[in-house]
Amino acid sequence: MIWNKEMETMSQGELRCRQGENLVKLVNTLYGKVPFYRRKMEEKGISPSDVSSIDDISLLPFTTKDEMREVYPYGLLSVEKREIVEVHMSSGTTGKSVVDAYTKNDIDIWGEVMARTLSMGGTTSDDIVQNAFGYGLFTGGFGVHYGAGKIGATVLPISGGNTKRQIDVMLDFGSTVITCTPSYSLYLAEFGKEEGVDFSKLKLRAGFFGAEPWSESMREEIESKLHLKAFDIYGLTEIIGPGVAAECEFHNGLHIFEDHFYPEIISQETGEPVKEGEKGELVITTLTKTGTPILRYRTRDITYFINEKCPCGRTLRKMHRLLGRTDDMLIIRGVNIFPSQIEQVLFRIEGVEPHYQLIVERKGHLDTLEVQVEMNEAIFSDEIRRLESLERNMEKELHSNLGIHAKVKLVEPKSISRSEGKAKRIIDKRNLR
Ligand code: DLL
Repeated sequence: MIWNKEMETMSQGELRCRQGENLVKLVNTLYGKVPFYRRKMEEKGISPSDVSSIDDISLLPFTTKDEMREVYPYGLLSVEKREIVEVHMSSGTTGKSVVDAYTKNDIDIWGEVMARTLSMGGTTSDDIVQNAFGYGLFTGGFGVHYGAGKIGATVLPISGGNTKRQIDVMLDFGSTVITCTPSYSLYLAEFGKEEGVDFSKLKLRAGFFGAEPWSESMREEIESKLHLKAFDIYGLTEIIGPGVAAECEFHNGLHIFEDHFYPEIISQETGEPVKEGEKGELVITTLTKTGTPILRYRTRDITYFINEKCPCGRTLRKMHRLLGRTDDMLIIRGVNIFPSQIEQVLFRIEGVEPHYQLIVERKGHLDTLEVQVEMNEAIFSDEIRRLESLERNMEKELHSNLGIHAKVKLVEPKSISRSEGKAKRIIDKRNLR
């Protein structure tokens, strides 16, 4: 179902025209009201009169996460503080957080793009949305809340965690839609199964998952364990939260809501646009936000544009599901590896569970990678010799798929800690001092 037919099926020509008009407005506002951007434009020798269409975007400066942290908390505000009605922040494990300050207009936009997102999986006012994304400074909970509210669905704002209660609520209220991180959805499935829940008998129909990397194989696991259709949803605090891009029912890339968020894909090294269809770093400009609008934000997320007509009828450009981040890319003895590639290999193997951790260490001058993956109950009781042979097989598979040698260690069922939010997949001991 298409929430906003006019905007989601507009011709690319018309869209580019609108994007251009909004970019011109944005650049004038930033130049006039945000000293941080005025200085950056002056450093590049640019003034608002140099920008007249969306193609001029490449003249403008980038914004990085570090810069956003430096001006914490209010340095990017482009309106009076009294116009801000809500603030969210990213958790950030190091340094200061990045801040998104929303005006009333921005909250409306957020509701709109999240209504589009949830409609892609067929959500209507008849649905009961169990929102297990965290409510708080994190954007997941409120983003889904505003979108579901706009559609008129019933929201259960249960937030993350308290897994027993999640299962009870799902049974008692007949939730038809679930929203959470993909790793938490698998934990819910596992927990529910132990409690004797038969998910095929529940009313769950669709799930919207995001906020962390996942893969096609993980989608299959989730769909078969929870008996629903799983949709990938993408977003980030710096831009708005969830609601930047989402999958339609064809599950072949995420439509970017480019009337609000203008996407570019650049080479991470040169900062220049990559060739059509090549992968690179996603850069986003907020075209319509008014609280803390951002120019050419370097997301560090890696993807590529899928330039094909989508059978769903939307004309909004699509990007491939994220391939990784420029900063979680592991470089093991010169080979670039994304955790998602390892995940793809592991999940094809019989007897292992979708819970794993990657441990990177440096021994002497050499990096080593250990993949710890949980075995299921069925093979746990097997002879040690059989388990060892399974480990060697997985090592062979990883070697032939990725070209690196990794040590695989099968660990006991349930020994890898579960997360209610984003899963921690990588333990990089090379950073320890
Ligand atoms: O995670 C916003 C969000 C909430 C998205 C709920 C989707 C659902 P941050 O905490 O600022 O915001 O983290 C943003 O998470 O740059 C990506 O690296 C990663 N990420 C978000 N969605 C996906 C996804 C929220 N679908 C960072 N696939 C982003 C892979 C994702 N990674």
